[in-house]
Amino acid sequence: MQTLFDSIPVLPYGFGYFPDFITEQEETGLLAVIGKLDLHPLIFQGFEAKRKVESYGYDYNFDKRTVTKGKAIPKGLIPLIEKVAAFLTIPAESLAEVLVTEYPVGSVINWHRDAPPFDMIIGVSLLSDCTFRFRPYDKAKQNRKSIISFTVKRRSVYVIKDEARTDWEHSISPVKEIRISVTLRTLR
Ligand SMILES: O=C(O)CCC(=O)C(=O)O
Repeated sequence: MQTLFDSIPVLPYGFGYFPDFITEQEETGLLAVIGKLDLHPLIFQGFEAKRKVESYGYDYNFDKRTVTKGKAIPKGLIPLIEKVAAFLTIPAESLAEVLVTEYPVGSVINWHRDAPPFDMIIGVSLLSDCTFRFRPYDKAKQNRKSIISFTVKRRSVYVIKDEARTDWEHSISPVKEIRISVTLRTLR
């Protein structure tokens, strides 16, 4: 017999999810700040993805696989960084890379593990919910049943570390409404 318990996804060790991390007022303020940023289409391995991005603090070059000092972090994002740092009890300066992403309707982020120079990944979701998915990184363990799919709500924060970072890939299914995310990463 299928019980309610069976429908609760068992998430990878090292993944933390916290709904209502920011208030509606904070979300409105962040969207105003992000609305003034100069996001550009992501070019990945020569192809233009639908989503628009800009990174601050550090820049990861997908072709050279290197990380270099990047643009200054916009002042308007500092309160969010400080809030995340206080929540995780880590220094705000350790959240060295800030990536702002805008997902137009229908856009995705494909299966990936984040780039090796980064360690902990923290994602704050704005404007709409999305379907977030994990699957094992090991191809031999990948099958339809090994995909864990669940909703990440707007105004929530998630943290990816430990096994969720090393042994699992993540992706986001096509978004139904425009979604904005602020991804914060620590350096190894
Ligand atoms: O938008 C998100 O929450 C996911 C971002 C992500 O996985 C990435 O930029 O590597």
